[in-house]
Formats: sequence, C-alpha cells, structure tokens
Amino acid sequence: MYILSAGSQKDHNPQFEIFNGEQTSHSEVPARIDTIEKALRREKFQIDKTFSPVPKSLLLKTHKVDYVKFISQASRELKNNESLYPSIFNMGRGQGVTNSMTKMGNFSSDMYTPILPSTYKSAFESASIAYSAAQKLQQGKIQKGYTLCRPPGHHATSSLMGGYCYFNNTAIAANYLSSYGKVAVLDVDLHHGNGTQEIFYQRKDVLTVSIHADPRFKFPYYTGFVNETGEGLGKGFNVNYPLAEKTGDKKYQATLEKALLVIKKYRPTYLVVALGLDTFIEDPIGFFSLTTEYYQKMAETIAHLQVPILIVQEGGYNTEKLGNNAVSFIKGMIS
Ligand code: SP5
Ligand code: ZN
Repeated sequence: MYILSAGSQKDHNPQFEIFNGEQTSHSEVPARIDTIEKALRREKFQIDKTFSPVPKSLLLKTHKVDYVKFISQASRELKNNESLYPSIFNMGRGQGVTNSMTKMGNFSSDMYTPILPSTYKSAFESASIAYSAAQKLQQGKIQKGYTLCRPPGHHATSSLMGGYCYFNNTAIAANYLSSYGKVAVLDVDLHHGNGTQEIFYQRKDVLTVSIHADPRFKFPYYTGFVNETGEGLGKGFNVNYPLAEKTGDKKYQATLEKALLVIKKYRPTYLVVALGLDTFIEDPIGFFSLTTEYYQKMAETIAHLQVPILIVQEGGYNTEKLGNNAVSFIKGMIS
C-alpha cells in the first residue's frame, strides 16, 4: 500500500466554528494528521512525502476560476492571526460589491469553514497529494494508494466551500483519472458527499455513490436523498444510501454490498474511495456505530472489486482513535 502525506496540512488551524450564533470548538483539527501518521508509523508503514503540485488545468476542471482565486487571494491578504468567516450568503442573488466579507458570501455554504492565512496552501497541498497518488495509480506504478488529505474535500462544490472543505480532493483525483477510463467514487464518510455529487452530477463517465447519515438529521441536510440520481447525461450515475442513526457494522455491511454491486455493474477502470472515519461509534460528531475492527472488513469488501483503488482521507474526528481506525482500514485493503 502506497501512502502519501504532505507537509502543510497542519498549518490550516481553525480556532472555532459558528453554530447557532455561538463559537464552538472546531472538530477538524491538525491533531487528526498526527494521530494517523503516528499509528501508521507504529505499524511500520512507509509514508512518502514527495508530490507534484496539482496542475492548474485540473484544479479548474473541478472548481470555478473565481472560487479558486478567492481562496488564494483571501488567504494571502489575511495577517498572521486573522481569519475570515462568512457573515452573509449571496445565494446567487446578485453581484454585490467586492470586499472580502461580501466575496466570502459568494463562495460559502456554512459557518464551519473559515479562511486563514494558511488555508490556500494547505488546501492546495491536500489536493496535490490526491492528484499525485492518482497519477501514480494511472501510470501503473501502484495498485492501491492512500492519501492523508487535510483539509478534507468532499463537501466542496465547484464554487462553494463548506463542511471544513475547500478543494474537493476526491473529485480532483477522480477528474484526473476520468481522462484515462471510467471512474467510480465510493464515499463512505458519515456525511453525504454533496460536493462530489454536484461536480459530477451531469456526467456519466464518473459514477458517484455515497453511503451516509440520513440528511433529514445530519449535515449537509439538503442533499443526500435517494431521489438524487443525476441529471442529463448523468441521469442514473449518482446513487445515495442514507442510513438511520446508530447504524452498526451489520447493517452498514449489507448497504456496502449493495453499493458495490452498483459499482461492479458500472465496470470502472478506477475506484476512488472518500474515506471518512466519522462513522465510528465514538466519533464526537457521529451518528453511526461502526467499530474499529469493522473498518478492516469494510476495506476487504471494497478491495474485492479488484480495480486500482485510490483512498482519499475525508472526515473522522475522534483524535484518539482515528489512527487505529485508519490502520484497520488500510490493513483490510492489503489483506
Ligand atoms: C469532512 C466532514 O466530515 N465534514 C463534516 C462537517 C460537519 N459539520 C457539522 C458541524 C456541526 C457540529 N458542531 C459541533 C461542534 C463541536 N466541536
Ligand atoms: Zn464527515
């Protein structure tokens, strides 16, 4: 198993998120990376840290140019301890004036996802490792890869940040691979992969499948329902599996098997797995009841597809046990 990490994932360090008008602790913390790297080293996995920057053309195949420019510019203009949170949301109502406050409202979908001076670089490197590992996969240098992406990506749409996500690492990797064959994306994060769904909604060359918490009760609330099946050419190439609170290993496994049947029928050349470990029973913002042992079985089941697989780290917020869960999954991938 090829494992790729970056250098700057820990620079992006939001101090709080805003919920119901109050500042609450931010769940998507740099310690997540430390925990995973520590657990991998303990198990004697090698971690590569060499990667190429994601090409601009690929970034702009996934995100709108104004969106990318805004994240870059806003990050650059902030001073050391400053941060930028949205205060008002445009929702497509008009052009507005162009100060950073109103611009932020053009590109934000919630108040959990601030911009800090380090955000652009961290998000860019996060996207770059997903791209670099995808390239190795495409060149046949590796059969399976895992990228330690942070910040995560699957909630970022073509022009909206949200859910702690800025650049959609999973979608960038899938977009790259789609130039070389059919791609399936399997999103097993607790939350619906709304960004990835939006980016590929009208395409049939990338199948998007997501298993997640019932959006009637959990973020991102407005998407992730079964009747979202794709549009135009993409009709039938988006599949959602919302699941109830406290879903455990057994029920999850049954759903995973259904999802994998859909993927198998599609006959993808490549599979990209958006690996959220916030489905864990002890996740602080969780909803499901999956166990550490189950992640190994989950990965074994996915690996049965026998296609080249890229695993992109998404959520997972139990900083004590996140590393063990990642290791369990990776062991299942190689067993
Ligand atoms: C990538 C990913 O898993 N994003 C998830 C975003 C979910 N955000 C919901 C935040 C609401 C809960 N706030 C609890 C604050 C305690 N730290
Ligand atoms: Zn999540």
